[in-house]
Amino acid sequence: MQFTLPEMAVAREQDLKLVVVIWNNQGYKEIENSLSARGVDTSSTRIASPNFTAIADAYGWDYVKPKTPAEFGAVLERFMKSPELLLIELDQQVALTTPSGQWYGDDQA
Ligand SMILES: Cc1ncc(C[n+]2csc(CCOP(=O)(O)OP(=O)(O)O)c2C)c(N)n1
Repeated sequence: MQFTLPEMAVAREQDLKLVVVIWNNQGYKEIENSLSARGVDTSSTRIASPNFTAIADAYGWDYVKPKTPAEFGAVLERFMKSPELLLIELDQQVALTTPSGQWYGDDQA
């Protein structure tokens, strides 16, 4: 998300209607999986989340953090009926029972 802040500003300037979903896994998971598959230290890939509410507010977007998959679905349906600039933060634990990197059994990233 933090690589995308300029686009948030442009979307507001251009009065676009967009939904962006943050899949919050508390880190750079793709890179962590790739490093750990090669036995490299992964501590640099675990980052603290910023306050996404404040980020949305700063760029004039609405923000919502669903607590269940059903709530996530309802938020998306609401967006389809009434598009706006909407940032959705979805905690990985809300949507997944199996962590990234273990979706295919003995998979390596
Ligand atoms: C502007 C920019 N800086 C650095 C990178 C290198 N990069 C590729 S993937 C990645 C981590 C992505 O983490 P995240 O967006 O949280 O997705 P995840 O893998 O956790 O699903 C980084 C830093 C990039 N693609 N673009």
